[in-house]
Amino acid sequence: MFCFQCQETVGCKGCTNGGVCGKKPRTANLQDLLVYASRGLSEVTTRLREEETDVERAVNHLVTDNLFTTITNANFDDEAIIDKIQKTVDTTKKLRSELKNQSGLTEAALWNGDGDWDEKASQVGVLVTENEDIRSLRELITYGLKGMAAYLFHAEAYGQIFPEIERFMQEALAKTRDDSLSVDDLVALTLETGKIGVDAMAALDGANTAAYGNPEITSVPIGVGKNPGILISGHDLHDLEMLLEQTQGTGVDVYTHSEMLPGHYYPAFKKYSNFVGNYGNAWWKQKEEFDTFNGPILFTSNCIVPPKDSCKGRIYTSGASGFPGCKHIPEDENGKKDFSEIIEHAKKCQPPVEIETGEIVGGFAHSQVIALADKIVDAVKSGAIKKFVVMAGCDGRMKSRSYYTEFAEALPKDAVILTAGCAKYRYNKLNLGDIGGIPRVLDAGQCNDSYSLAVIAMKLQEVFGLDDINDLPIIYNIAWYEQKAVIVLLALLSLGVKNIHLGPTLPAFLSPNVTKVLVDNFGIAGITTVEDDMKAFFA
Ligand code: SF4
Ligand code: SF3
Repeated sequence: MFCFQCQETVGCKGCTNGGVCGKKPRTANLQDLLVYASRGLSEVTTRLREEETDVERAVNHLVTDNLFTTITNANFDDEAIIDKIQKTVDTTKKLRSELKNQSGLTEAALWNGDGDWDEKASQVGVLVTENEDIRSLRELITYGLKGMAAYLFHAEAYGQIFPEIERFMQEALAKTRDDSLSVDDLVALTLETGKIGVDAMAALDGANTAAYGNPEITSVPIGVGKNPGILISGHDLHDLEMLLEQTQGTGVDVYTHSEMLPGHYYPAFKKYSNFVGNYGNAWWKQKEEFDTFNGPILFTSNCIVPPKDSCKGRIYTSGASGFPGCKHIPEDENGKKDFSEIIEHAKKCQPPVEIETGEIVGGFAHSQVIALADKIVDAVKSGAIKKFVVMAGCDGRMKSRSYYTEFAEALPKDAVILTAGCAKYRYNKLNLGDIGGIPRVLDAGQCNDSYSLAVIAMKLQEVFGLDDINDLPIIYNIAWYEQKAVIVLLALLSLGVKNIHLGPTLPAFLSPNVTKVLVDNFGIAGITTVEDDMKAFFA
């Protein structure tokens, strides 16, 4: 195996002997094979579209699901991955026969699933591309597409489809092994990926808010109630809705974990009296938190930490997520999921043990912030707010991430943090106060709600009559971990945002030359120490 797609990769180089995330070498190889098969299918669908043949919804969904399956910490289940490879190969074979022009297809598009899969898998990974700059750009694009696929998957859970985004994703994926593309072509494709990433985040924002209303200021309790509970994690709000519906009148409470916290901010979920609060912190603390939670846990996406054997029986997965030995709840032909087994399971469990008390405040997505625009603009004009600091992104287990807590604490009192994603758990319980009633940590929501932060920045640019978004008093100090953060980063670059600081370390998949392109054109930089960064940012 060779995997370097996330921030925690071994030695900031690559995992070769099992992942820090717990991914076994065989799983890593099978994921590579799934990406390979998806690329082959994408080449065929791209050609079909060129020949003006429509591509069915199920085929588009398959590619999206496959890419989502391979993001960090989403799916560790070899059997599930093997099924997806088989389905992909069968679909490619069928669609290939519909092509008018079948010449010049790559090996991936021609692969019929023959040969030994484990052997094949070890020959189709990242290192197949020898030139390190081409490899770097190909992987940067692929990881952006994986993040985009995750967002699109959730957006399409409501029945609406986004054919233009699907078309782009497949065309771009096919191009990641097109030897005729130069470094410049790939740089252009990287930016295009960011541009379509904005569309994917907007699609998800539109789908979520159409279904559940616009997030609004909300205090979310972090203590516990007296009933047994189900803990729901991940990013799929549609699953949250189904779980809340199905738990009504059962005596079972529902708690959010990690990236599901922003579920509380949506008006539509406030009517459920058993929707008690948020339990715990970011994904990487789940082992201990699941012990004390006592009840079953539903993962609707990443990030899964391989559970202890004693906890496995309480873990369920849905959507693209999976873990061997944990029950996967499938979706029926109408997109419905039956969570009754989890509810019955919860009834037999003890209520959660309280690990903290109090509440956290969030719900500052674009609509809520724009509703407060007058107040915010006045605060900026009067000098009460001097800077906004975007600290969105992911949290992770590395010790060095205490930087983000210390950075938040060290910020001048006239700076406001704009956040989204699970990065917020590093500082959202610090009690940083407010500025004239505006909290100093404005949480827009999940990582995909970084879209809201971009909308807010564009709104401020308009209100202040600025020509360039970079003239706003905003600093970007973003923490990344997995591939959704990659699409968020590419999306911000495509919107013209410059001077983003990315940490705790720069991606291992960026070669020195590709890093130079990002530094020269976009001012991308890493982080140093809190002290030095404070001096540099507030010079
Ligand atoms: Fe390593 Fe990250 Fe890949 Fe897991 S996802 S194998 S930790 S690089
Ligand atoms: Fe977190 Fe995985 Fe990225 Fe969605 S849950 S931000 S790390």
